[in-house]
Amino acid sequence: MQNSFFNRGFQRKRPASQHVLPPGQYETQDFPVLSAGPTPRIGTTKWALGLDGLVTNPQQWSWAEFNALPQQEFTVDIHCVTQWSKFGTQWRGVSLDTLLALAGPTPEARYVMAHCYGGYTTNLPLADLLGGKAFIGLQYDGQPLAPDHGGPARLVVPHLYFWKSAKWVQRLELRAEDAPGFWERAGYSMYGDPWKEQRYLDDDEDLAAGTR
Ligand SMILES: Nc1nc2c(c(=O)[nH]1)N[C@H]1C(S)=C(S)[C@@H](COP(=O)(O)O)O[C@H]1N2
Ligand SMILES: [Mo]
Repeated sequence: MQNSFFNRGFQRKRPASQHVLPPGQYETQDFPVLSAGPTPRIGTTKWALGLDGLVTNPQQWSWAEFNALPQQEFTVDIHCVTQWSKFGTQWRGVSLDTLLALAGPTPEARYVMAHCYGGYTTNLPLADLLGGKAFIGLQYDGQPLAPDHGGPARLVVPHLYFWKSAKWVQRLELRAEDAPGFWERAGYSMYGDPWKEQRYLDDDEDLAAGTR
């Protein structure tokens, strides 16, 4: 027995219920390109990714070696500090858990500096790359990742502002101490939590002092 009034009310609650917009963000259907410089062209014959610093087994993967690692599908919402958010982006890639298990972080390792082809850098706590929260994306929407979006491979850390998701990533360096990367040196947050609207260095200080 159908009750159309009830069904309409029930369905109204369902669309988009999985997605929440962080404060100060708007939703876009586009996938804007934001790059601080020209798009580096890295052929897969020259491409390599390193994972080194405070690890017991430093790693360096060729394209073939990297593609032989176990891959997973990821569907994530992404949030750029310029205020756009995009819901339900679909990726295929290798979890950072897989990579870090191979490298074996030492007990002193607490931070990661991502170094990119082209010179861009960004810093993150090691804990934010563990527990299924981050991956190296190789495919977007079922296609090889486009160069403008960081192809052939980029870091994706969806729970932080998208500048932490290093495009054209070349090396992940594990460190004991935090240090600012490219945008962090220019005054952006050392952490970048969209849910706390932690955009700038000032926000880090306010959040630490409890004044926000
Ligand atoms: N290597 C590199 N990675 C980068 C950037 C960059 O300029 N160079 N820009 C960052 C910023 S500010 C954002 S918002 C996202 C943009 O990713 P998109 O161009 O795929 O949207 O990449 C981040 N990663
Ligand atoms: Mo950005």
